[in-house]
Amino acid sequence: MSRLVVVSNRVAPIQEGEATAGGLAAGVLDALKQKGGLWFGWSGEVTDSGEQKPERTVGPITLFTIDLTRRDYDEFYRGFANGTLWPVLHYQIGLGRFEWSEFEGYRRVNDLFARALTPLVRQDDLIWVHDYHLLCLAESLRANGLGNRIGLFLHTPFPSPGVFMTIPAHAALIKAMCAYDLLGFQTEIDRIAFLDYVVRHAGGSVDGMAEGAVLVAGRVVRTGVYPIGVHVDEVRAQAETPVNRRQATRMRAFLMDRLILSVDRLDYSKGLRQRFAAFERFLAEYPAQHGLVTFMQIAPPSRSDIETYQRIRRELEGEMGRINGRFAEVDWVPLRYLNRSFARNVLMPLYAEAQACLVTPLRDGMNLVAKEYVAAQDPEEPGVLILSEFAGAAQELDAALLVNPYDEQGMARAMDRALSMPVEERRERHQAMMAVMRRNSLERWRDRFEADLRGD
Ligand code: ADQ
Repeated sequence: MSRLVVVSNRVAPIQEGEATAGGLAAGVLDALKQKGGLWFGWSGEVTDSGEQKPERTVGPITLFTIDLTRRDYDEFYRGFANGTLWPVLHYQIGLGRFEWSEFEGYRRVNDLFARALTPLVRQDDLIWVHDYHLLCLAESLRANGLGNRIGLFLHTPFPSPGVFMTIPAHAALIKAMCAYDLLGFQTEIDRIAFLDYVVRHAGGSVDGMAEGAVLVAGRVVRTGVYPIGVHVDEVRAQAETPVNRRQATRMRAFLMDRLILSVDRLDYSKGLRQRFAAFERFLAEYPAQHGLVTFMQIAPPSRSDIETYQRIRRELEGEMGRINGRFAEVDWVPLRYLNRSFARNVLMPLYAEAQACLVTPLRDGMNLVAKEYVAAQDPEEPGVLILSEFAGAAQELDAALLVNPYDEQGMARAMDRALSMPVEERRERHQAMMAVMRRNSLERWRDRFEADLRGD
């Protein structure tokens, strides 16, 4: 069977015997651990020369990483990938900026990845590329003469064409994406948005093509939907482990009767500002809940050298102070905001302790926190997931309390409803979500993408 070559912007700093992380890293590691293979990406280091690091092997996995130069980092990572693509892919066009020089930097780093990867690739290797940092990689690899099967899985949303076209380099990006053999999306909404662009604006045709395929510039590009999942049983086991559980119970003892929890990277796409406003609305409209409820927001800073991320951090700190100042009592602080990350053996039992979890991104490719929260619950006494209808996860978890993250009042109502929901209804909703999550597991995500790329 052909070898798997995984390419992602970052290669997780894995060690032998280490517990798996969440999301992309867990999915990729699973795929590689089973059959062995190669994982290629940026080392996470910025150096003068942008050198290739010596290869490392961890079990059956060989890791190859390269450093980036300061200029590459600024133009590719901070600039086009996270300053332009990320906001637009999340429908936040007002927050996007665009510089042609940064787009050229993005292409240059995609070329650099391709140059370093090409000599490592064998003829029948399957190349599985991840995410928005590497939309142009297949085109660069093909320019180096590689004829391998190359697939891309996009972890973020793909927006409707009108939104995507606000990026001045949109046509070049789509042309580059069409050099892949298989494009995987989190939801049908994303896949259709991509096809809509290709058919309307890039001369693509789906007439007479197999399902999901499009003919564009003489090449057949296949598209598919592969919702990423979580290891359901592993999450529950972590939530239940007595030592983990004791720690969470101790944390709970400091809080009030009822805990509403949110866990995110500190990112404007996650809707934190709107969520804080909704909690304030909840406190204003449901005074009977005063003194009984704590809302805990866990949000470690990410991409903190980008201005929009610094701004959201400042805003949230200000809002927390203001809301607590307005409602707190000497023996009750309604909002707790923890600006750091927690290990999974702390997070999973904390999920299990929370009566409700607020997951309200303005847009999200999937959102694994939503799925982890559901998986961590005690099936007899489950908490309630309040989920944004604009998270990819809402396409599967429609038994959650779905909310519009721009509707403060609707979110406040959902919080009240979650805290007073009868146990029968909570169980019913939980069972329905667990059934979907068991079907769409992380294993299935990985196996289906790999099989489709291989052409099984
Ligand atoms: P992210 O935007 O990073 O990922 P998400 O899917 O919510 O978002 O979280 C990924 C992982 O990070 C989860 O396993 C979660 O437990 C962990 N995590 C988040 N906040 C944490 C915290 N405060 N402390 C510790 N761990 C934390 C991108 C896309 C998503 C998509 C994933 C996977 O933006 O839409 O679901 O990739 O495809």
